Amino acid sequence: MTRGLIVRAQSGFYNVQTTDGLLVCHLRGHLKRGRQAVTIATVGDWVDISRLDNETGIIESIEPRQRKLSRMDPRPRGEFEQVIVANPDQAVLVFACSQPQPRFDMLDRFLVITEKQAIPALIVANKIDLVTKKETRALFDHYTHIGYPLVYTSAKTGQGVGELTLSLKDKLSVLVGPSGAGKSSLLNAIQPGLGLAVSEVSQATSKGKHTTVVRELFTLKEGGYVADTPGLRALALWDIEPEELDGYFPEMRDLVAQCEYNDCSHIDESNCAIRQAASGSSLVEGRIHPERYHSYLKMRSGEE
Ligand SMILES: Nc1nc2c(ncn2[C@@H]2O[C@H](COP(=O)(O)OP(=O)(O)OP(=O)(O)O)[C@@H](O)[C@H]2O)c(=O)[nH]1
Ligand SMILES: [Mg+2]
Ligand SMILES: [Zn+2]
Repeated sequence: MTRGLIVRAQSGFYNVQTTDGLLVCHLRGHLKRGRQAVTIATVGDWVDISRLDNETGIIESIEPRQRKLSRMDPRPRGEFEQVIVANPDQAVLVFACSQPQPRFDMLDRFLVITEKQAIPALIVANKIDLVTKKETRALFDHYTHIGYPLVYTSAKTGQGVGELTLSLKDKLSVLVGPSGAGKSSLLNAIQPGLGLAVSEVSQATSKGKHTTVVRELFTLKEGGYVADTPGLRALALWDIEPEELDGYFPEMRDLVAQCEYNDCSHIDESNCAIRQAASGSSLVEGRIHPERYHSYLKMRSGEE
């Protein structure tokens, strides 16, 4: 039996990196039985394989995941947990300052997911060459006040790319974010040999064209792995109850105890410390960014 890491998964085929080479594998049949509603194996999973020849093998077993970055994938047959990447050391949330406009509701959903799944998050504000420094800061700076690490980058000019490269060293990172934010462009800037396909954001809709279609882990020259992923249109929460949401907003966590009701939903109750902090009508004034509170309300009401 040989141990390896799944570095690419597509239509039932898995590329597995082992100490002596890359093998194209498929899953042993019994692994699939009765498991339609879960991602059985994905990039970042460690597996045991039996070799068939120098290039192919069969995945016999999958090691339990230490962590996973997942989202809910609604399908006609029900809800499905889609594991984006298994065992990430960090999630890199890539958003453009412009073209496309940053979707903070999506960023906030990712942050809720990474808080719940205990995956360190790094925010990347890309395309800083398209906006002024002042505009960039107005868009993203409040995330640093909450405590999230943030890197400002331009894949075009190279600004911030060195800093991002350092943050990826010796870790298994996954880049996620909307289509067109520049995930593949940033990876090409970090490691020019990668040659990942990129394409322009549509002039008409200001949306990305979903250029990247498979999830794939790349080995970094400096050490570590990084996964490029296809841009997402929407991000539904997986396995998170409305009542637990306030626990996944670090700036809300400590204020919750000051609400009048201990089961406060922070929507319309009287004497709600969260609402006061978001509206700036008390001593806790300004401690919650109105846009973050808005994201909370959307998630709380189950709105997509
Ligand atoms: N001006 C500017 N354009 C950029 C920057 N980064 C990426 N782009 C452009 O943005 C477009 C989309 O870049 P991609 O790297 O394909 O975006 P992506 O996030 O990988 O998109 P998907 O694979 O569809 O999820 C391309 O035209 C890039 O050249 C940047 O920092 N500045
Ligand atoms: Mg891409
Ligand atoms: Zn409250």
